[in-house]
Amino acid sequence: MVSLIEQNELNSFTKKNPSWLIDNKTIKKEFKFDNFIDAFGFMSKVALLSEKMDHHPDWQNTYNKVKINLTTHDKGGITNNDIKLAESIDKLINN
Ligand code: H2B
Repeated sequence: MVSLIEQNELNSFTKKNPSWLIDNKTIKKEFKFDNFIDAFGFMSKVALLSEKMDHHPDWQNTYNKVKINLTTHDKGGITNNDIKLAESIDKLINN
């Protein structure tokens, strides 16, 4: 069972991962690729990861850009599940 993240945990996450921004009750990041196929390939990987984690992104795709917002709907805000998913998504990009 997860609970909403403490402010100090959120601060240390954003310090470690400055590409993720806090926006209201979500953490968000925009990813940019060379083309639509690369963006969609990334989304496919994120989809498989999300399904495995049973934690799903709110996202928007326009051609080569993917905007991702992470929040825990069941809790009405940011939890460790969002942090874990964010870090796992970043690993997809760097590997
Ligand atoms: N994803 C996100 N982002 N927030 C949730 O609260 C959530 C989810 N809940 N994926 C999960 C699924 C829940 O609805 C199922 C029943 O486990």
